[in-house]
Amino acid sequence: MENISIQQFKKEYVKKFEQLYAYRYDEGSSREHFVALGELVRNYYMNNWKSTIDEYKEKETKQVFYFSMEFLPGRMLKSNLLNLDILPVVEEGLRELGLDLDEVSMGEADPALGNGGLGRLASCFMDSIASTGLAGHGNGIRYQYGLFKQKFIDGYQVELPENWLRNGNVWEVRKENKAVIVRFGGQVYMDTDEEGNLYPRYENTKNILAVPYDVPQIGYHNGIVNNLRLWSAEIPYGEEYLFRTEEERDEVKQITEVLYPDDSNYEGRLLRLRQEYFFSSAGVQSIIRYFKTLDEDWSLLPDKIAIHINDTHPALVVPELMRILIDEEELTWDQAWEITKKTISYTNHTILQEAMERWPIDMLEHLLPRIYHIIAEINRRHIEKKIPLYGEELTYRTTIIEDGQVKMANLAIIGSHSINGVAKLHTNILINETLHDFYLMYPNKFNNKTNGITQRRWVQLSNPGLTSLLDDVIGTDWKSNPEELILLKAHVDNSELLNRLEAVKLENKKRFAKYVKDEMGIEIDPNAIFDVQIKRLHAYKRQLLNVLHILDRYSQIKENPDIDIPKRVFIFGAKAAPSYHYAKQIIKLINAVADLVNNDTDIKDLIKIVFVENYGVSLAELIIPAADISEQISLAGKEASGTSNMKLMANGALTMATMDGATIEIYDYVGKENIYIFGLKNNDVKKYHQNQSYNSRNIYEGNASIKRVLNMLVDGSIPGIYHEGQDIFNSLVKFNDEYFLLKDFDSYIQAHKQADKDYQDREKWNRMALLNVANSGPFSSDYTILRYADEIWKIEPQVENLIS
Ligand code: 26Q
Repeated sequence: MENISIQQFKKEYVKKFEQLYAYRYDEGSSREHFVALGELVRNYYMNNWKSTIDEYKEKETKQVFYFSMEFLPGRMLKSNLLNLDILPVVEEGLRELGLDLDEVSMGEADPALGNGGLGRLASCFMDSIASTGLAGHGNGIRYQYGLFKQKFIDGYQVELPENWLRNGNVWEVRKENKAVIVRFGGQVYMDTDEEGNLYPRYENTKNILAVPYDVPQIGYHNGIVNNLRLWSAEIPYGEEYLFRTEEERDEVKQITEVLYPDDSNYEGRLLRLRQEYFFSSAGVQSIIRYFKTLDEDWSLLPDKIAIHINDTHPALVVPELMRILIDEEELTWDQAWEITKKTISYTNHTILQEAMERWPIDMLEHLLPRIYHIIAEINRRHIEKKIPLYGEELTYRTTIIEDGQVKMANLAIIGSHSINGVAKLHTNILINETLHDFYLMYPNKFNNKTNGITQRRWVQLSNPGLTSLLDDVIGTDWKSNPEELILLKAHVDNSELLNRLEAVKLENKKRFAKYVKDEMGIEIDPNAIFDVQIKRLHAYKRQLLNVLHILDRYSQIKENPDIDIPKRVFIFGAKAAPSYHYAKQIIKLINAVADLVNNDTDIKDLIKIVFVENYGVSLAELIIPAADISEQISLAGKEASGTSNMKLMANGALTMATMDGATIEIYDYVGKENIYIFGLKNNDVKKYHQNQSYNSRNIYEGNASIKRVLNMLVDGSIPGIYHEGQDIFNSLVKFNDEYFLLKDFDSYIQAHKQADKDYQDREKWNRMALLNVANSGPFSSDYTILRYADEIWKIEPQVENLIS
């Protein structure tokens, strides 16, 4: 975008506002200002959007399509301004008009079109693909309702609908002319045409119109604007008569109505399967339509297109691409199969068995008869081909169809050329344990791509104080090449700088403390240690271990009111899946403990607990810059990667962690002096499982502090919890503590003691914080995405960039 002066911007802005609303701009609300500014900003990128897409087509640039059921972009206004290089001009222009960009920005809805890590990763990737100059686009669902809004009522989680589109969406462009038809149900017969060729004849299908809404993905200072295409389900024009009953019309509307709120537990719902096929089919159809305009041979499809699937949710792209190539484009099975495998690649995000997608055959066959035929044929050929090579036993362990179910991970591995895990440990577990049979068959398909985050949103936008400190000390190159952050290391003994880092953190803590005071009425001391755990609520992530630590600390203060420890504020943000009963009980427990501790005058503010309502991207932007301690305390081997660990580190928080996911890689970079590691390692956990030697009741009986803390759950010490306390107690003592909290308790407490001590030595703490920032560069999603591009997608940046 060519440079715009502040004067020019102000003129254009006032004109835009008054044309939109027919009253003076200084009478507008922040939402109105957001809309006016958004509409103006559109004008600034529209040309580049068009020219980017035109150029890809003209040059026949190979393009990647990232298929994801979830995207969590966060508010886009400031990010778009930053990437367009007009943030300072707009900020100053608005100021001169008496407006505040941060307030205007609050007028934008935060699109919660995802659950957590997987969805946010997709959005960091979209930013990095555009910013590294890669030709790549997103493909997903335009849910009318995002992830539920969380309220606490009497300490319990209550879910409310998130109607994020209520006031429209300035960034999206509805493209009716690019709509496609997606077919569901009916029957399909193989018939012969006049020339005697077999073809599938469909009867009684329900045809749904998929209408795309495109959202620009603007690259950082490089003129590139890629596309995020989100599909919405509608009744096809002129076919309203085929959807006569309310029920039939509802069925269409429901497909893209609401995001499924589970992030770790697979549920075989028909509607979910409809959603998955809907956006997979629509995406593949629109890619095929594009490819046909190139007028190239079908065998060149994998040279022009890469399709990446974010977990197995879009795995039906495998049979869908086969279907189109065979049924519509009349390729042979073998031709179609080679093309499909070469085009598609897959990322696995979990090893939890309960999260693996498996669809009942009946359901698939009924909803998508032709697709099911194709899957069955893929499997038949797979088994037939592999038995002579690997024997029956191994081959049958890799079957796609078993026990009346279709295993989507197996389909995704067999139907693609690449499968990757999201951190070194995770990939190793896939290779050596979970997917070992597939590894023996296809060793070359397996690879690791450790996750990353975009420092543009997670440092530049959310932490302007740290950003200007960095600019002053190491220059601005880190913004386009985050590994330059390592230059900070040279300044680790500069105490003036360390004080400044501390001052930046203090400002961020004050900003968050103000939010907490205004929204929750809780006073917190910005000089306290801000100890943060922000992530979905799940037993394996062990928020409960954090609570046990708090209760232990609480008991010690009660016992010894003169104890010399620094103040702590424990900050939680977490949503539980609505059907996840145990997770909801933990939420109630945290809120009950917060009530108890926050109102106990004996505690004298040595502990405060803040459980923010409705944690999401926008709150993360406020909390992360204010964090001193980052809680990454999953049971080793369970957290595939984690990404809040990276965001917190980049903002100078010290990590309190088990050796799990990408946190191991953080440890490798910062070194053991600059991180708090505790607890069982993956191998320890494995041994306990193999020997079946874990006995949590013995620990409970033999450890006085554990006994004291656990008893508090059931003896009335915590008012307001009734059966929750007993159920949670039982999970730890009676049902043998599936996630080894009691085993890790002592070492966790010890690590926190060390952190208390270190925090009192301000210079030491600040040095550790600085070294965390300095070592966070390698976790930029720009590097991650360049590795995907180079090693999996085989595409190259289209513009010069500083990363070589
Ligand atoms: C599947 C079927 C039916 C309904 C819901 C789902 C479903 C939806 C979302 C299953 C899983 C998810 C999300 C998983 C997820 O967010 N995983 C996280 O991915 C991050 C990015 O790779 C990792 O950092 C985290 O470790 C991992 O937990």
